[in-house]
Parts: sequence; C-alpha cells; structure tokens
Amino acid sequence: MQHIQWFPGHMTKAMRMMEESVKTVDGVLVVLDARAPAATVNKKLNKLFGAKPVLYILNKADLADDKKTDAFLSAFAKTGAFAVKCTATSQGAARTIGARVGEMLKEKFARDEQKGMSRTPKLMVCGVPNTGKSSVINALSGGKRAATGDKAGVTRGKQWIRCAGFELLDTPGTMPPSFENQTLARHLAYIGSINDDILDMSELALEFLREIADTYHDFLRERYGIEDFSAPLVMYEQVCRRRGFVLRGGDFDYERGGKAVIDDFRKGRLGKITLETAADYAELLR
Ligand SMILES: Nc1nc2c(ncn2[C@@H]2O[C@H](COP(=O)(O)OP(=O)(O)O)[C@@H](O)[C@H]2O)c(=O)[nH]1
Ligand SMILES: [Mg+2]
Repeated sequence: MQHIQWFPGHMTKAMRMMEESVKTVDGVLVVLDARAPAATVNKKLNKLFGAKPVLYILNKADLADDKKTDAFLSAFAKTGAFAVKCTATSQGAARTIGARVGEMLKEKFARDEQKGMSRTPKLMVCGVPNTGKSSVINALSGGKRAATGDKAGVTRGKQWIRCAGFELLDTPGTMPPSFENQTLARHLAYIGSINDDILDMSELALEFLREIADTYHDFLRERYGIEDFSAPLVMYEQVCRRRGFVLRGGDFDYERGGKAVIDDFRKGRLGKITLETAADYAELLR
C-alpha cells in the first residue's frame, strides 16, 4: 500500500504568514470538507490560533452524507467548539456562516460594548488545500472581494474585505494536513487535498472501493452495475468493464478506471458520501 507523505514547498511560508496574520484577527474560520472532517481538521494547528475563537465550517455539505454531517456537528458542539455546515458555492452560504460567526463573537461584542468600544471584528479563513477557503471568502464577500483598505500599523498591508458584521482577511491560510493516520491521509487524497501527481490513482481507487463498499454499495451498484462486492479488485474490474476501460489485448485499463472512480467521487456523481463517522474520530475533534 502506498504511504502518503506530502509537504508542499510553499507550506512553510504559508504557515508563517498565518502565524503572523492570526495576531491581527478576533477569530478564525477553519474550512473543513464535510466528506472528511477528521482528515481535514488537523487540530494540532490550533496551537497557532492561541485563544482566538474558531468556527469549523463543514463545507461541501452538498456532497456529503447529511446524517454523518449532523453527527459531526454534534460532536464538535460537545467539545464546546463552534461548527456549521454549508455549501459555499450555493445561495445562502453567507447567511448560514454569518449567523454562526455572530454567535461565536457574541461575547466579544458584549465585552466591547461594556468598554464603550465598537470596532468591526476581523477574521481569517484557514484550511487544508481544496476544502473551499476561496469559495467561502467569495460567498461571505458577495463575490466582490473588495478590499476595505490598508490600516497602517495594525494590519501591515493586509487587505480586508467588508462582510456583514465583520471583516475578512482576503487571503486564506493554507494549512498542511496531517499524515499521521494513513487512513485519513487517503481521505485527503480522495477529496483532492493532495497533489494527484504524487499519487497512484489505481491503488487509491482500489482503497476507495474497499472503504465505501460496505456503507455505500447501493451507489456502486447504481453507477457501475457492481453486483459482486467480494473484493476491491473484483469491484474495480466491474467498473472498468462497465465503462469500457479495456486495453487492446483485453486487459483492463486500471489507470483510467482509477481516475474515473476518484473523479466520480470528487464530483459527487456516486452520491452523497462521507468517508468518516464522528464516533470513530471523536478523539481527533477534541
Ligand atoms: N460541490 C461543492 N463544491 C465546492 C464547494 N465549495 C467549494 N467547492 C469547489 O471546490 C473546489 C476548491 O474550492 P476553493 O474555494 O478553490 O478551495 P481552496 O483551495 O480551499 O481555496 C472548487 O472547484 C470549488 O468550486 C461546495 O460547498 N460544494
Ligand atoms: Mg483557494
């Protein structure tokens, strides 16, 4: 089985920038992929946020298994964290996220008011690659991405976008994912958070089929006509046969088959699939 380990060159710089930026904000929005909240959460990085409040945004809810998303929301609530589910690319995302941001910052607003202060709170958006950080920023800013201008001394050249009730740093922080748990590392690969160039897609597809066969066999039956779920390779070959991925000479074209399976999952063409359960990963959310 391939061992996934990846740390893009630009990540160290991105981390340093985030460490710097977080000092200037009142809270952090961490964008997770609702299909893989445990893989995308990397709680170790919360050290970086210090005491700043964090809102976990379970994005791409349109692609995820609703019941499991709700279970993750409850699990986050149990730890005392703020969390919300959304589809950043759909109407209504700004309102949904905005309402939770208001709740997260309520105490701060109250404290400020007591002190007779009123300053628009500032937030930054973070997350591992491809979870939808830019889409969240676009949703919250109404796509305008209008910078509200430099505030010398305080923001040192950072651009802020005015949103309803708060301002947003216009550049999201890219967080390196954790590869400690290889099951979760594979989830990152399935959802496209790892550069595909370093991945063996056939092997990945095989693992993917192995993982989802139990819970989501109906989706596999529907899309690929799979009837025999006895082994991942058997399923894989049924995919290739159904899609006509056969090489001259009669061998299956595993390369194309693998890419097709992973792409179908990424685009939601298999159905609403979540790779993890809150119960299995409650420990990681703490
Ligand atoms: N289906 C779906 N796609 C989304 C959603 N949010 C973002 N995307 C897509 O996911 C991809 C990555 O989004 P992007 O905002 O660039 O992610 P970033 O790398 O975290 O900034 C893009 O193709 C988006 O259109 C969502 O809620 N649902
Ligand atoms: Mg982006």
